[in-house]
Amino acid sequence: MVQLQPQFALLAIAFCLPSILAVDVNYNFNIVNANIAPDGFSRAAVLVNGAFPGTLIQAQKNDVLHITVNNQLSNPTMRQSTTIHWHGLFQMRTASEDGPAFVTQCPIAPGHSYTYDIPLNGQSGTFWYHSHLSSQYVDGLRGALVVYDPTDPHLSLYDEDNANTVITLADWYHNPAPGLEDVFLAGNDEPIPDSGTINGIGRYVGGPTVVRARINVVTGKRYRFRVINISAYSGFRFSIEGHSLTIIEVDGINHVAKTVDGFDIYAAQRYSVVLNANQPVKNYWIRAPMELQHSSDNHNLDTKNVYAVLHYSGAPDAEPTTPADVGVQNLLQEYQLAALENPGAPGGSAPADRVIDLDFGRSVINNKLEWTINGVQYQSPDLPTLLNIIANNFTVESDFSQPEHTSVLNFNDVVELRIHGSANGHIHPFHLHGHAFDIVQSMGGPVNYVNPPRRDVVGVGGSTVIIRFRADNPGPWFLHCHIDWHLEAGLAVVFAEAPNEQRTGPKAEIIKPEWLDLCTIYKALPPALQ
Ligand SMILES: [Cu+2]
Repeated sequence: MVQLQPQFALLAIAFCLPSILAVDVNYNFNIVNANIAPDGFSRAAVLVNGAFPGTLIQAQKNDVLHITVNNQLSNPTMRQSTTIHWHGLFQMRTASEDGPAFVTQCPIAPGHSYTYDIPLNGQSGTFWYHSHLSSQYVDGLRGALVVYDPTDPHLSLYDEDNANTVITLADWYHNPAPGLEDVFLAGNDEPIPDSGTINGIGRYVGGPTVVRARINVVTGKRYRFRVINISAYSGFRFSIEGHSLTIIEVDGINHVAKTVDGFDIYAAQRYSVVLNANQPVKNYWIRAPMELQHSSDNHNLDTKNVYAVLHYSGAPDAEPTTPADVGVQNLLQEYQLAALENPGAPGGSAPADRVIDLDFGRSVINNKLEWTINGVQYQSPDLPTLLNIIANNFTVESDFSQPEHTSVLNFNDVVELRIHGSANGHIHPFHLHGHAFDIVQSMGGPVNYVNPPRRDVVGVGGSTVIIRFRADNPGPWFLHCHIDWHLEAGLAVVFAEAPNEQRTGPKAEIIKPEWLDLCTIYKALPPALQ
């Protein structure tokens, strides 16, 4: 055996370090009720550390996140238990940390804490987090999560990428979500937000002239803006006056660089774009008009009045003097995107191992609104699906009750979902937990198995959208519309992926005693505290 010289051995270790060194990154989330006024209207909210959006999480791709959630909620007009979903993280072997209530965990009771332990396993990109209990995130529990990659293949395209280049877009409501939800579920239109916000700042009709959010740039630098739609309902059409945007990442997946003037971004989607600050020194409009059905139901809302300011260093401390409301010329079409690494849908153009048709629609029966998939309105089970798989040996579809609408997937199968139905005028952002998927057919696009876009939220309107993924990540994964009101009305299914492989073998679930305790504590709560 060849003996390495000591200096070469050291070099070899140093070379390997970036890919193997797991650093523990700790965050403390106090979930509190506090009054805030993102658009000038003060209301009680459900907040992470008192802020909206909540504390920004930043980590490197091989880190292990430890996020301690201390539930200090006490306001009876909003949900007092909580869970948090870390949107886009694959959670390999840690489905228990994924967050959706009654799919992977019981909620965290008020007065209790739970630490989410999440190894990132090399995953990087732009993510976010939000409550996944009922419609609680509407009340404020949402924020950005960024995982940096020191070996990012697009690293040479930008100079700045930090907390100041994260741009969140969010709808905002003046009233607590539970009351809005009750009215909606009685057969009415979706609750309409009162304002749209950029980085937590917005304006409503008749409200105060809140100083707009500002993004500072310096001439000659290139910025990686991480644009995140943390809305409960609304999409946005995002653009920046006088600048093109080069898309390099979509929902945590690197894509072939694609330059556009703007893009539509639906609830829960993310885009990283590079902006070159190469224009004359002044202020420019950042525009994000909202796109949502029935917006005229709420006269507080001006869908166009969602602006921030791109401020060049040296420009006056003021809003731009140019017209604000200008349309986008070269708008992104999703099907034009191509995944950068390992392009191609799983299984290529060969038939998938499993094809599932998902036909969704809306109905109102006896003043009760339902959104259904294949005629079934999803309803949460009493015990989390994950607990039933791990502790009660649930393995085949008949183990699950009908309203749980749970399909079992075989380990490593290529799964093709064909999503279609009656969109009812909406574009429904369908999100799959535990995976990114290839979009074999995007809304209005051609079929493409060779180099399609890959992401974890896809908009579905009136036409059939086809997505594919490989069932290589055991776990019960939620697939649902990310219009939170539609999810609450039942627009969801669960895929119980590889139950046997989740119980035993190299991809088996890591079970934490404190995760098991969550259900014992929660089930003992009076209904008002659940
Ligand atoms: Cu929907």
